[in-house]
Amino acid sequence: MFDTLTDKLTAVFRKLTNRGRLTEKDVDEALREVRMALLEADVNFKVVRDFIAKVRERCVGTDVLEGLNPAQHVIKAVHEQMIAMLSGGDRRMMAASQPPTVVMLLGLQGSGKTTTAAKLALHLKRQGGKPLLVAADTRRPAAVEQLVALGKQLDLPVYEEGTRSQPIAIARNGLARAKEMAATWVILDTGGRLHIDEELMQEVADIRRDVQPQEALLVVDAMTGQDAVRVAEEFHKKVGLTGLILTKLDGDARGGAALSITAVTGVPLKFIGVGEKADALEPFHPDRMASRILGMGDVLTLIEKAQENIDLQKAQELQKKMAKSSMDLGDFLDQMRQVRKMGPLSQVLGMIPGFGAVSKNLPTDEFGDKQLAKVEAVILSMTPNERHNPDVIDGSRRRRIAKGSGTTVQDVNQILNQFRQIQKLMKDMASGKKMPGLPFGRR
Ligand SMILES: Nc1nc2c(ncn2[C@@H]2O[C@H](COP(=O)(O)OP(=O)(O)OP(=O)(O)O)[C@@H](O)[C@H]2O)c(=O)[nH]1
Ligand SMILES: [Mg+2]
Repeated sequence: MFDTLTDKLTAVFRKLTNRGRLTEKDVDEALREVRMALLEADVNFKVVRDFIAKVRERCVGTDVLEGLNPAQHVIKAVHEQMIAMLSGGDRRMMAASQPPTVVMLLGLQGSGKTTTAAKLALHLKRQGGKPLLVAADTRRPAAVEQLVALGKQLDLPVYEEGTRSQPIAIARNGLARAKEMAATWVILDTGGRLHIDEELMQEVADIRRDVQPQEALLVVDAMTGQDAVRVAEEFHKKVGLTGLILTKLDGDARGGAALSITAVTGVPLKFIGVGEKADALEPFHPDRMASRILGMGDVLTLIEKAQENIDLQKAQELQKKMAKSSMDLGDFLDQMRQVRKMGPLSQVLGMIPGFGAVSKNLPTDEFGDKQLAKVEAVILSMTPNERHNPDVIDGSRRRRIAKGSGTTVQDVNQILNQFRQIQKLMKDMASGKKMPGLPFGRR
């Protein structure tokens, strides 16, 4: 996501950093390039105009802070203004004074409402909530089935009446059911249409008026670019929204929708969808998103993901081993499996500062995952002693391992070499010799 934009902005900043002293002309030129990059990323032109004007104000109007060189000063101004552009309204979920809190999802057909309903329910459950999904999309029988299937798969309760009843009746009965079972959240999936039309607006507005949800969240597809912004404006005018969820940000969207939607509508982005899987929903954080876009990595999201997926005790053990340089192939396998749980490799690496550029040069995720499966097979075909002392693996053992894992001797050689390199890197890092490079030099 935002790869092209990030590349362009990183290039602009690198050029600035290399300048040393900055003249006003240098800053103007840099801002012109930033402006172009944003427009090419399909950011709304008024939003861009306003953005550049404010960054210039920040650059000119404030003294260079101690400890920052002029280029860093400009980068900081861009970063802060980007956070401002992405912020607006209250991003927290509004809670009902008496549970359950009702969250209504609405949006055009195919924007991701049903998938997002399930993702959101899972997210709330992981936070200790007790959600009930309610299938109020009666346009197609398949819509109800889709939600029921997702509920079964994720072990989440679903309330449904097929497609016989009216959405409002289903919503009311769903709410009653939620109270009976002491659910704390009701997630209402509603029907969508291909285009905005009066009938859809009316239907959605009627449900909203009747059910009085604490949250009316519009689900919009980031891939539709500026259309997403127009859709949001329209829904907000006709139905009234409390927040936005932008889906498919994992796609090759140029990012313009994400960057302009709150600035144009004044409605806060509350969550972003970053994949098809049920856990690919993230609370939206303007500061993290800005850092990601500017190629500064997104360490906080990475840490959260790690906390959700990584066994802390194992991680600490490994850290000790790393410090003693005694990590073996078994630990390596463990670690690899844990990282894999965090999502596609390129997404995970993209969040580490300075690794944004590296992650794009990696093979595609599918290949990356295949590669990881191969590494796994090879390590599993080793004896515990071989895993612990890879140096004992001679030619004939390599052939045996290749055969046992369905790979070739070259594969085994390559994996052993890679492991040695990683081992060396860890040793260097543990002794403080080498750290992953930061994008803009020292900070
Ligand atoms: N890559 C990606 N795909 C997504 C994301 N969110 C949803 N999708 C996919 O988008 C498609 C449509 O999602 P649905 O949840 O069925 O959309 P909907 O808004 O309920 O559609 P209707 O019920 O037809 O109005 C599905 O194939 C989802 O897997 C996302 O964040 N990333
Ligand atoms: Mg649906």
